[in-house]
This record gives sequence, structure tokens and C-alpha cells, in this order.
Amino acid sequence: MEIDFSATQVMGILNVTPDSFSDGGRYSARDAALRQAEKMLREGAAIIDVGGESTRPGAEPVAIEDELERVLPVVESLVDELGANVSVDTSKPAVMRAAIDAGAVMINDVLALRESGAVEVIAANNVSVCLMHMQGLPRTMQTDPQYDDVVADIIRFLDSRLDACTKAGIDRRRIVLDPGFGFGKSLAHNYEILARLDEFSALGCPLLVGMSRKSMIGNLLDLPVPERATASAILAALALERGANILRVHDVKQTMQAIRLVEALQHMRES
Ligand code: 9MG
Repeated sequence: MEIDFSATQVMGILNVTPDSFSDGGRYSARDAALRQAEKMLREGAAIIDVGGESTRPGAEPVAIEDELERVLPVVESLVDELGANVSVDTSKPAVMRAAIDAGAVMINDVLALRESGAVEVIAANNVSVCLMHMQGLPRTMQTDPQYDDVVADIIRFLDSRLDACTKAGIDRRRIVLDPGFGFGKSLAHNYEILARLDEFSALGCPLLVGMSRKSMIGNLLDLPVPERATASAILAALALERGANILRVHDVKQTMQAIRLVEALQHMRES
């Protein structure tokens, strides 16, 4: 199944790390993940992004076997039982290959296919891919991020990854780009990227953004994670106004409302 990137799409976040669905054992983690995915699909998500390795600041890497064990059963159920468009958030070529064999239609890679063998996996399979910018690695990326010009530096990086991917045979129409909010960026960098998001349209690919519940909200508004849904939807609306095409979010219902409001505004402007 192909994802239509010509319309605004919502990507619902489904983390399947061990702490994500601990409910005291009443349901299995797989069942709890499926119920959460079902809810996001009902609310309007077009894609479910499944991740088995945390990429939060400070996170440690996970072994391939553990990531496969977390991700694969969930991908299989989402595809077979719910018929969902599944994206898998991974940087490991072996996980990419297994996820695609299990029915994933997209790979979301915060390393932009820089692991050895990753470009080849995507080139050999008819799936979409998100190439994200990150300065450093999750364990240390927030220590002291530095840029000459944050937007120009990220555009240069994404352009070079786009070039490497298309030279390896990946069709441009399968590629989505992402500036990587929160990945090796200070609070000021994140808001400068948002303010200048329209500059990324020069790259000519759909633009994915992920600001949902991130510290760029929490640090500015002094809000704990469970209270960041409203601000997340507002930032989603601001990103849409500046050319974002795909919104990676936890709170699908609020994001769909933001999309409808922005689309009403854009429709008025065009008529
Ligand atoms: C996995 N992950 C966490 N944050 C993300 C973001 O902003 N973009 C993408 N593509 N993936 C993300």
C-alpha cells in the first residue's frame, strides 16, 4: 500500500519500549499497543510509527535481537489485523529488512540511512523512507549543539543524504525529509527551525515534523509531558502553515482538529 504524501497526513506514535505499556500485566504489551494504534487510526492517523528503541536525549542503544522482539509482533498484528500503514522507527538495516518483510510500508530513520547497509535495504525494497537530521547521537546530542546557521546546515545535510539515496537508486518520490526537532538542538535552534520551516520546501520532498510533547514545549511553558497536548497541536498548526506535510504526533484527535482549522484558513486564502 502506498502513502499519499500530496495531502497532509498524521503519523501516530507507537512506542513499544518495555516501559511504554506496563499496566500491571492485565493485558499483554502487544494487545495494549494494538488498542492504542486502533484508537489513533479511528481518530484519523494515516500511518502508525512503531519504535522499539528510545531516541530520547540520553537514551542508550538497544541490541538488534531485543529491538526485533519488541517491534516485529506488533508490526505483524497492525498489518494483518488492522490493515494499517505501518512505519518502523529504526536505524538498523536488519530491523528495517525484517519490518519490511512483515509488511511495513515506511522506514523512519533518525540517522538518515547512515548505518552501513541501510541505503541498500531501502533501495532494494519499494517502501517510503524518512531521512531525519540529528547532530550527534541520542546519548550526548543535547550537551552543547552548535551550528553556523541552523537551517542552512540542516538543509545542506538533508540535501547530501537525498543525493546519496537517489544515487543508490531510491526513487525521490519515496523520500520524506525531517529537520529533527530536539535532536542535537537547543531551545532557540528548535524555534528558529520552526520559524524558517518554509525554507525546507527548496529540497522538493514532503516534510515530516515531530514536535509532539517534546521539551521545546515543556521547557518554554514549564509543563510536564502529560499536559503538552494542546501546545503540541498549536505547534502542529504553525508547522502546517509553514509547509509541513506529515505530522508525527501522540495526540491524533487534537492534531486532526488543528489540521481542519488550518485547512479552512488556507482554503479561504486561496478562494
Ligand atoms: C523517532 N522520532 C522521535 N522524534 C522524531 C522526529 O521528530 N522525527 C522523526 N522522523 N522521528 C522521530
